[in-house]
Amino acid sequence: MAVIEKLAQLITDCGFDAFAVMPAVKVTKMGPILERAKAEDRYPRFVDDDIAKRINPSALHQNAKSVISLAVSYYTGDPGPRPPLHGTLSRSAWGVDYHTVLNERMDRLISGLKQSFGAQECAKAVDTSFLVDRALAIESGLGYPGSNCCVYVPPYGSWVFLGEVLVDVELPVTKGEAADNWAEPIECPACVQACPTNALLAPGVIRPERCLSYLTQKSGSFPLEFREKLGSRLWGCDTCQQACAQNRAARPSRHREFEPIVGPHVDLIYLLEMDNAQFKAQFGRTSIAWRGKNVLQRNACLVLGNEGRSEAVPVLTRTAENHPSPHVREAAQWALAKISQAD
Ligand code: B12
Repeated sequence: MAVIEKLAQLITDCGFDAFAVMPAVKVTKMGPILERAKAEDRYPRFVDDDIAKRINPSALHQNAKSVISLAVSYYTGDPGPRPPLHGTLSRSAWGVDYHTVLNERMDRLISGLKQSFGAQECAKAVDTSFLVDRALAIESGLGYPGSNCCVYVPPYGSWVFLGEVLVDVELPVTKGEAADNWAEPIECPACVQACPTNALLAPGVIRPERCLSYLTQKSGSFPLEFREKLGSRLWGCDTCQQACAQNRAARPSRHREFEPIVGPHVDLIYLLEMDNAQFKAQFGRTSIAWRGKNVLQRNACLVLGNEGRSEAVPVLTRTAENHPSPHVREAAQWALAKISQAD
């Protein structure tokens, strides 16, 4: 069997849906995009400030010769209608934490690379490393960027998690069908128009601090300006991906791990009454858990305020009076005021 076929087999067996291989060189085209984002005060908050490091695979693995860019799809069906007094989770948070799932699969892949491809030292990254996962996915040809900034990997649309394994042997360069498309203009405005907070300034240009995904994850007070725009979103936001015509024919995911274990809709009254142990039992395996209970309870209050139903008043009153976090108490007060206006 040719090396590339053997590699493809290993990667599929380890549970990945698509891959591309590139030499472990700097991703030159992302640099100017990140510099511009910084100059325009659009650089994301949760990430490393050192741009040169973020686009250089060797900064993660000094002896890396190849980068295997990987995708796993998580499109596990439609959420269905939201029941009253429930909040919506973005699709990426429905199932088992994707960091856990991808890390385990990458560990298996690394064992196979050591056993059968002569690799001695490998590194892996998914989301939390300083590397820009999307940049490696695009440069390797695994996928292409959409107007919503997400990377699309045919036939799965943008509903894919990305990761990469850095290997100290030269593997055959394998471009996906969307190889090297940084020069393509991004034009479709559907997601730009659909974004409730105008976080998408233009196709391919995002202001992360206005993105509801960011706002639902950040701690502290939720900015007043965006509270009504939050609507029924409890965590994350899929609006820009749902608005995209290219996602309509996305192939469903084969990975049971990403089927809902807490979502797609969460009972907000139950959430507000939860103690830490219940929160851990309910959300501990998901990618939401890292943020803790308070942020989710703050969001729950805002969603209940936006819904305006009087059944939420008793739990919001208790929360406004007794919750240990000032940000959750304040969000509950805001919600009570909204509900009394709606009456
Ligand atoms: C910080 C971060 C966020 C921030 C900022 C998002 C952002 N767009 O930068 C917030 C909290 C808002 C966020 C939200 C989400 N995130 Co996030 N996030 C990250 C993280 C940690 C770093 C992202 C980063 O460095 N951005 C830097 C900027 C410059 O990147 P960008 O704007 O997205 O880049 C695109 C555009 O600039 C565009 N572009 C600009 N100019 C030009 C010019 C040309 C010619 C071309 C062709 C393209 C182009 O192309 C770039 C690549 O797509 C990565 C993991 C990682 N370590 O890389 C995950 C990651 C990007 N997130 C991910 C996910 C799933 C999400 C959400 C869908 C979650 C949700 N449902 O709520 C949303 C999507 C929001 C969106 N539309 O981007 C996935 C994306 C998978 C994919 N298929 O693209 C990643 C890769 C995690 C992972 N490993 O799977 N995220």
